[in-house]
Amino acid sequence: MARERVIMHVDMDAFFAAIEQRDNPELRGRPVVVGADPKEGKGRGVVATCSYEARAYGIHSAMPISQAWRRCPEAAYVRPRGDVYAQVSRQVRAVLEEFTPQIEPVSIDEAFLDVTGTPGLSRGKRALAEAIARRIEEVTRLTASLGVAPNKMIAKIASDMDKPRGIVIVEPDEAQSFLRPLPTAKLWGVGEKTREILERLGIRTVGDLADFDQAGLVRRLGKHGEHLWNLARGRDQRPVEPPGEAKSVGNEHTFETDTDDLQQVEGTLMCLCEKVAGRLRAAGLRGRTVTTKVRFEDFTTLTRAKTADDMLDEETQIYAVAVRNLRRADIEGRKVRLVGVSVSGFEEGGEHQTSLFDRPAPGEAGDDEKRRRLAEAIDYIKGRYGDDALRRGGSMQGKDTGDESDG
Ligand code: TTP
Ligand code: MG
Repeated sequence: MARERVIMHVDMDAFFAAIEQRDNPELRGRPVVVGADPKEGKGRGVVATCSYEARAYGIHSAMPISQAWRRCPEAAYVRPRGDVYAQVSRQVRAVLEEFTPQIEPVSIDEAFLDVTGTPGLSRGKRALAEAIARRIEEVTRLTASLGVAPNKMIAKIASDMDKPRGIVIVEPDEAQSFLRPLPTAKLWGVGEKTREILERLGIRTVGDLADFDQAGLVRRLGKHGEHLWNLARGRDQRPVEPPGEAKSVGNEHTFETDTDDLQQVEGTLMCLCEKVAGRLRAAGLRGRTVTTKVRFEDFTTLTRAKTADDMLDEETQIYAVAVRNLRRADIEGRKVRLVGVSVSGFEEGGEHQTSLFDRPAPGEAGDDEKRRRLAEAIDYIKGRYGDDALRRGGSMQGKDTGDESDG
């Protein structure tokens, strides 16, 4: 049997709002809303996040700022300070690195850690989680919540169970009892649409899903059904992937106003493919997998991936796959907020070597040299397009992910 993995998910509490409260004592203990200017209720834009005091009024991330104002005009409304948050995010990252190099950052305030076999584990999972939370607080004067579990999905659900300052540990033999009572929407890959399909089948909880006949589920939901059934049984083998391991080059666009105009969405997708192709070529990269991402007005996000037979670096090739993905995403009649495309599955080794990975002529670049060139290319992309330009392949996975490859 494979060794039990110990996966941790670390997520900072009310991240932007907690930083504002830390830096301005007048805001402590008060409802604080970070986001757009409310303009006395006439403001446009949304809430980025809010303090736990503000959550008591029903305010939450992505809510229109005007609505937040109606719920709690007396809250402190603060504009975001992105550079400060990014700096704190780096500090948190550095703390996590004291414990393990196996870190997969997921967003500005959360990361997965694979702490299997790390020395810190010798005193137990809780002791290690507490040590990490304590160090984060020492260094940043901010609190975090942690989930510890045998896989990423359960760790992520666990970190959210007892916020703020929560440490929730799910032992492997508790995974089933932990998951079973949860609503299916807690599973990765269950967005609103899938949730409705499941509900029509009488499946409300993760336990209902785990008990459902697997073949029946596959008939109705295809490969996605099989995937969900496995998740419901607590099976999630995805590794913690430190950046630099699974890379992709991607671009996305948020529409000024949400749109249900298919032509506009596809036209934008074409422009994005041109950008991505340009960047791939600039970096001498070619990839096989094209992922298309769509976010709807309600913020549910869908990704569709397809692996092509050939290595791609041209816009027309990439677009051909990307638009097929889009059509599979079944967006008709829904308002789209954001569309994105990324290419991953870069060639390494094998017969398809070119450019960066070219086998060097005798006496030329060796493995180290190749790695250095790749790093340079990545730096170049980052320098030119920002850190977001290069993201791990997995970071494009949103809710309702329906990845498949049939290339
Ligand atoms: P979250 O971890 O989702 O939220 P949070 O840290 O504010 O609160 P919680 O204690 O529940 O974890 O997101 C991290 C930060 O990302 C958040 O502080 C602000 C930003 N953010 C947005 O700007 N817009 C959004 O829609 C969300 C969800 C987050
Ligand atoms: Mg958080």
